[in-house]
Amino acid sequence: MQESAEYGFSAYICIQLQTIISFIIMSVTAKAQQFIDLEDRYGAHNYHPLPVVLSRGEGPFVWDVDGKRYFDFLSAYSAVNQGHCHPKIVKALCEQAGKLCLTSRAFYNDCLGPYEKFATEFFGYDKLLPMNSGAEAVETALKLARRWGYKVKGIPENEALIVVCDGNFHGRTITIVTMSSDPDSYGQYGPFTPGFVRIPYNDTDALAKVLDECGDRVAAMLVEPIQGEAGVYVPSDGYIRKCYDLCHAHNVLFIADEVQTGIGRTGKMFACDHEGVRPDMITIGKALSGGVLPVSAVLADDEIMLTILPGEHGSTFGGFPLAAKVAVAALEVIRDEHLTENAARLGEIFREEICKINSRFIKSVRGKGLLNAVITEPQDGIEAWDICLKMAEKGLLAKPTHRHIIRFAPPLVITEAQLREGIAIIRDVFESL
Ligand code: IF1
Repeated sequence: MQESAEYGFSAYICIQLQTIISFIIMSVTAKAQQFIDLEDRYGAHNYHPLPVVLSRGEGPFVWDVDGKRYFDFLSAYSAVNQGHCHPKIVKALCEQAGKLCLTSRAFYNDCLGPYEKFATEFFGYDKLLPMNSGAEAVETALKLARRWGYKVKGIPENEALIVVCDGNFHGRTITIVTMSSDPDSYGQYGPFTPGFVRIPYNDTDALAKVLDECGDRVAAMLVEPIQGEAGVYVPSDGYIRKCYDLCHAHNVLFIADEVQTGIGRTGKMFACDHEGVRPDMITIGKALSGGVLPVSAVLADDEIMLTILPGEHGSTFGGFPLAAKVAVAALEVIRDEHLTENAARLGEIFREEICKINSRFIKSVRGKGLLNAVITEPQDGIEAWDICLKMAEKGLLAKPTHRHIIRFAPPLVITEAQLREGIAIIRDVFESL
């Protein structure tokens, strides 16, 4: 424990130093500082935000408490694909909020069924199981996979295995961090949930080996079609298709976690669509509500979905009337404003323009649609965090992941002109370093 205490202390010092440097570079105003101090004093310290205090959002923009405007190039980790406070989504929320907010699933209501019909036809699945957070959708998918494994595949009870990949991020519950290969996610949260096998990402030989060895006990594979938190890790062409085919050759479910990559973000409705793969189960969240409420869901066909019987799974707020109305509006916006197509077109421009930037701090750029990342080369004591501070100073918000990777994911409503304005900020900062 002593070792981990030292590690914890040195990490704490590092964060404090970064915070001090941030405030010097960002020159935080007294007004902003008061909000930062409140969070520091009264809130858990489970995040290390950039020193920016936001108070308004509209489309691709957010404003801080001092009225400064920023391009939001994080989109709340792809929850705000439709842009901040989209009027159609807010209208749906406000109208329903004045009528009926929550019934629980003890009774029916006039919102859930229509939402489930709309969404299952929109995505092309038999059924939808409504939850709230992405992690809850992933946990639900794990339960459905195990239940299918026992009731349909005939795996001996309590012996089901689920294959996951190194570098995954599927949420922060104890079962989900069990699957993680990142000590920051699972460290000192044990004991962990049994029944997971982790293999290297983007390695179909490793998957084939596991399935050959114990495929009869494997219920499912759970994978992100592009690993977001790992730094927008785009696997080789054909990887998803090959995983799907290997799973089906062993009567194993293929589950895609599209919580971050789904709903238009990568230039297709789902990232799996780039390879023509229709997963057996899909988890969705984030932009399912356009960033207005926590709304998530699992999509699957009857053979899987009906393995859970009444009273065997649920959630107080899962699919509640507000969520149902907001989700329909959020999906209509994606469809009617052609945001998926916009993401595909503008993503090409983004990567092309970033590749032209002449900077020794840029190692590479990667991504699909408007889910992109720049892998930076830290030097002269300048890291991705400092670059993000400089971009914030110039009016563009982005945040590093895994220290040296900066994710750039603006709302899909961004126009080409606005995107080019944002790219100009990125270019100015990198070329000024
Ligand atoms: C944080 C990033 C992290 C997700 C995928 C499930 C979930 C997420 C593919 C869980 C959530 C969020 C969580 C948030 C930051 C962000 C994130 F990958 F997007 F960058 F953490 F890794 N599947 N991702 O990306 O959904 O329960 O959060 O609704 O925890 O800091 P959730």
